[in-house]
Amino acid sequence: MSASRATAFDFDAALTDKVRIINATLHQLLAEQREVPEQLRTALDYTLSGPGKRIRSALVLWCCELVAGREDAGARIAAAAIEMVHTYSLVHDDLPAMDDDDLRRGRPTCHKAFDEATAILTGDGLLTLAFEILADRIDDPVLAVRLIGELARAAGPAGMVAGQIADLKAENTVGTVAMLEYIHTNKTAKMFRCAARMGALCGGAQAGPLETLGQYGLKIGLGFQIADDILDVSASSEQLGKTAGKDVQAAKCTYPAVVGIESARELERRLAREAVDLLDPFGAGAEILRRLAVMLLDRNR
Ligand code: GRG
Repeated sequence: MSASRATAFDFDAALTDKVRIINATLHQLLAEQREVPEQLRTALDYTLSGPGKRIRSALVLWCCELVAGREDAGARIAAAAIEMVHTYSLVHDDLPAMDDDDLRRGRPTCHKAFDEATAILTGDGLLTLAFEILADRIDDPVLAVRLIGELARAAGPAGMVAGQIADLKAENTVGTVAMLEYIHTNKTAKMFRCAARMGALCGGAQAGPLETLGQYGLKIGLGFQIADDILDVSASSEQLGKTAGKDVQAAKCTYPAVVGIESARELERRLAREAVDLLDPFGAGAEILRRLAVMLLDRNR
């Protein structure tokens, strides 16, 4: 058994615990939205209850725990908010005008299960609800505004939306490493940095640890996207719960396409090592985050 496999059981149990908390929070928050029309509620419930890995939201809870010794109600709201924004991005990414996909989280995509207009509105609903819950449910107004700013910057036109438009523009072009770094940093890694920073802020982190945890998030986020690129060419649709081989089919700008699969794996390993090194000042309390960095290399979905 490899060293990373030896730690996998503990990690899985810890993640399962967080997934249970995140799912319960999402379910509760949606149930409390009494004035949502029935058809929209059904679509919101369908997308939010899909078996996502909940990595970004778990990262919020773990970073809060690391800084404050425990996670709290505010961190759970922040975790739910980032999960809502992430889920919106998947719903919109699957639309015919974007990646045009039929399968997500092992089930028909939102526009296939319902229709295109419902999927657009479901994404819109998730994106706005995320900010509503941060505004309404975080007790400390200064913290609420900081969390709203972090999430808006990561998901907005100089973050995930910028990455997505660059990704679409790069299809069928000869990609470069600089393009890849730009796309992956914006499309994916900034949301991981945001998750780490939101958790740290909920825990009351000072500027130094906040910055370090953000850098850790950025590195594992980039590694996560490289792993995603590799899985697209090496795993099956059943394993991934989404259509495999889509990147090649759409001639996407990916690490395996631009630098080859071995260099992509090496880069992924380097990012994980650098992320783990950043955690040195946090000592033993950061063990779960070290395991997360390793797990992202080993994941098979
Ligand atoms: C539509 C504005 C807009 C942005 C879309 C995030 C994104 C940008 C597109 C989704 C497709 C994609 C390949 C995104 C890269 C990030 C990524 C690997 C998403 C999948 O994240 P996982 O594996 O998904 O954490 P689960 O389903 O486990 O939550």
